[in-house]
Amino acid sequence: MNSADSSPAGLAPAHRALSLWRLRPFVQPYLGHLTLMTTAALLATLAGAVLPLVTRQVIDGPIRHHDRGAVIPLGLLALGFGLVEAVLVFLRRWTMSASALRLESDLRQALYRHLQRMPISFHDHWQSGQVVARTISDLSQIRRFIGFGLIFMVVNSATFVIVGTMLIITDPPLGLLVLACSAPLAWIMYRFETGYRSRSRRVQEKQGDLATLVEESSGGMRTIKAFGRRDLVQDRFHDQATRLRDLELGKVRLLAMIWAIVESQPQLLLAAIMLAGSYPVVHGTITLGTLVAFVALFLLLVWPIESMGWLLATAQEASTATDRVFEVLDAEPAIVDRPHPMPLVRSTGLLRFHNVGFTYPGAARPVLHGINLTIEPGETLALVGSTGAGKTSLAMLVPRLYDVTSGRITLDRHDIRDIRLTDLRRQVGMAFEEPTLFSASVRENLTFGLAGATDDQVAEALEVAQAGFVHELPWGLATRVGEQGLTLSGGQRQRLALARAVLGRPPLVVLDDPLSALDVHTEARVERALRAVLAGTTGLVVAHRASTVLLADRVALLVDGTIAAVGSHHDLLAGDPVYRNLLSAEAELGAAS
Ligand code: DCP
Ligand code: MG
Repeated sequence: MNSADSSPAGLAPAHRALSLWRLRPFVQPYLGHLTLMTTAALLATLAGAVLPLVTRQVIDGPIRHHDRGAVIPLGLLALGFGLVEAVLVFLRRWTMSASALRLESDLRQALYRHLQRMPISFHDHWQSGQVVARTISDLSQIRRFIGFGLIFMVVNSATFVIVGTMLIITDPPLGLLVLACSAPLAWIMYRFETGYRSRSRRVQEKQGDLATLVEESSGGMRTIKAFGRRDLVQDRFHDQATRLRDLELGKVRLLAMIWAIVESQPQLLLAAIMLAGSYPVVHGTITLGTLVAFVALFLLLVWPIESMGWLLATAQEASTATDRVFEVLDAEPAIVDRPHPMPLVRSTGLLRFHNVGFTYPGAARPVLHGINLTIEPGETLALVGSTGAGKTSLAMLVPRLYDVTSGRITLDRHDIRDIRLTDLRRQVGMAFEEPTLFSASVRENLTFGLAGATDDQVAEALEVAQAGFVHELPWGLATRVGEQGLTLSGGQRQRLALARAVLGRPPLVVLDDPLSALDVHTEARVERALRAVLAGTTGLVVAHRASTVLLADRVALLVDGTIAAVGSHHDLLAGDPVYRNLLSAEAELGAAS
């Protein structure tokens, strides 16, 4: 990830320009605005640069010849230019921030849209804090550069050229002296930014790490407290925060050095101008007005010189931020529609696994191999296997949360990779082992996959999941749950997730251990209601208990990532020792009742 750090120093500016160039498509819509703003800024600079010339006229004309009358038109001229400059500055400031903020928002939305398209494997791989840092702080840095840094780089460069030329015209030897002294400054800046690049990149990486740490610990707060390990996470955080501070301090040290050089440079140059300029005035080769104009012109260069280091730093940070943002944007969404995907309105529910194999990205060994299974329309298949056997992995292949790495899965005899992804996912109602509720109302959580669900459909789904408890919540279905709302128990959340999966009776229901958190009585009630739903749809139900298995028409036993046996619960119990072993305690209970 830090490959940019090792690039040879000389490549930095080229690389920076190249990274920033990639923002082109996002800048395009605001190009008109940016050009306008830059023009306004340039005109303001020009208007400002005229003032010293007027001053010269005043000193060498009316003042020298004691001609008071001539001061008035020149004074009015100066006032006019001053006003024009003020109006232009106002215009630029006013429109600049608006465009930059819009551009930032565009980029942020593009990034978020992209993140939504990325497969689960991408999110398995990326620390959430890094993603957060990139969508929030990196984008702000880019905005600061486009809205301010970029324009001033253009304006300051133009100021250098315009004012530099004017200096040389006003007094060639003095002008050349000033420009010659500016050359070392440019070189120092060049050296400085190569060092700054790697530091700012490391700071941004560290900020992402820190965000991950905060997020993880707030998510795992219960575990941390229960194990009394506050000191441990505190130490870990302290470590990281200190390292970030040190990195930032390193950055500041470099900045301080450069500021010292940059700040003292104009003063030294001014002293040099005074010394070198007084001779020709005394000897009458140039007028006093010329020297005053020269100094006034030179003063126009002070801000561009002083801001150069800071502007380059902004550019540097923006280019680093751009690299980081494009690292995300460049990641190809691996699970997408093929060209001309097949539409699918309503599947019959015939689901088949043909010699399916699956390896997690980056893993050495396949989790699943040689899976052959057929689930007929309307049939329910229970998937049984020991912990880590690959049940969840297999379930996630159906709505293409991951793609098979060998073989194929077909729905209605079509490879699911040929079906339009949104259509495929609309066919599948899924409940996960760890039910996720969003910070929204119960109703919004329920209708997450079917936004237009009717009240009857919601009531039916709640009935199936035996989730009548929602009516007892303070605001019923409108109660907010999730991270910012009411906290529900594990069993309550599981029932909501189940209701969400069966809402609208999708043709295919995939339930990953849907009843694990329920007490025996609730479980029995849910099972009764679930049986009615499963009768009409194709079901794949991961089960650990005999009672859940009994919901299914057939059972598949998953051992070490492959199907070891398929049959009815009773046949497997009688004929398969592994199966008997897995479900024996339950079976004994079942036999006793
Ligand atoms: N695995 C992985 N990467 C992931 C998820 C899982 O490498 N992102 C590994 C961990 C297990 C294997 O895959 O060794 C199977 O994991 P499953 O979650 O599919 O296992 P089960 O669902 O069968 O287990 P459990 O009954 O505990 O839910
Ligand atoms: Mg599992």
